[in-house]
Amino acid sequence: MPEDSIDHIDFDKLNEKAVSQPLVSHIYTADPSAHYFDGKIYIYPSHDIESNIPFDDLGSHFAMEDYHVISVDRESGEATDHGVALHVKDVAWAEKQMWAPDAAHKNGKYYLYFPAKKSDGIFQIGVAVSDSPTGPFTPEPEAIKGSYTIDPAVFEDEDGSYYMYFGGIWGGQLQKYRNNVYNYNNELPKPNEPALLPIVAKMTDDLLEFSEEPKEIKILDENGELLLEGDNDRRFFEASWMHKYNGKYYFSYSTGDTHFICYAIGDNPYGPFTYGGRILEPVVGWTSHHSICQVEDKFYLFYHDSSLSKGVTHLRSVKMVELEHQADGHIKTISPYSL
Ligand code: FUB
Repeated sequence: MPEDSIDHIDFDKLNEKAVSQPLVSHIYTADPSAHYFDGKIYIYPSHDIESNIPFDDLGSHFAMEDYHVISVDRESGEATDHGVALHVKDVAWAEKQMWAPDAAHKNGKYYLYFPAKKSDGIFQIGVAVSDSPTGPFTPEPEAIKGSYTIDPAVFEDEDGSYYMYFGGIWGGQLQKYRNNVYNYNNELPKPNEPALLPIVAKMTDDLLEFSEEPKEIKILDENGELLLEGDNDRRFFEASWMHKYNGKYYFSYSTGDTHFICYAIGDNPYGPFTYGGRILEPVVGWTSHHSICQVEDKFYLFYHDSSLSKGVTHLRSVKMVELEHQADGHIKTISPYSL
């Protein structure tokens, strides 16, 4: 694969073409975390590969080994793959399964956050640093102290504070934790009990560590009650993301086994958040994972599906579409195959 493999995005026809147009088609990409850094859109996706590992509910067949960064030029519509930005063999603490990453930018440095399994089979989250948004990134020697499970999403608030949201059930191992402590015997709550919640921690000024004990964020229903474990259409599964619109905090996530991307609205980065509705209806493939990126006065939804691989669930492709906040603050639901 050439380092500068290029596809073209037509921004004027984005919502017509998104049905069929992956951002890049020479490799499989998924779990897109998009950011607008220095006038360019950068996407930090998982890099899906065929591993021939048998399918299971823990996602062992998602056996990714490295990350590529994709940039999209707003003017030309060129989507460029910048090659390998970080490989698992260069991460001292990690053994396998480089799952959904995210990135942050501060004071001229770029930070790539990523989950991976250690040799004991337990996920942690690490960080790698670069002078360039496209890497290569140099990993810290240890995983972030106090981090666990998967799907980090790092949000920069307007006051310059950064927060990491993370967590994922089933293969993401969140059900093994209570109050940040791992116990193999812990399992999911019963269907009539409150669902497990995503986790947040504020970052230190150097963005390399947590500055506080991670805490749960509450997702409430219309009556102010925590969503229940049996409410599979609305409860948190994985794929945390945070964006801000009109002074409100929008926490969005995947419902996993019901395949929706949903959101909940709050007044500060810690919540509580009240369930607001669906952003994205199910896509081709089991997983759904997204990000929301503001580019000047527009918001874009980045997501993935398995159309290009004809439905192979661990061979996904990143797509983008314009996202609309309605006058009442709710997000217009996107049906990915009838945009
Ligand atoms: O890509 C591996 C995993 O699949 C991610 O971490 C989840 O969010 C799901 O998309």
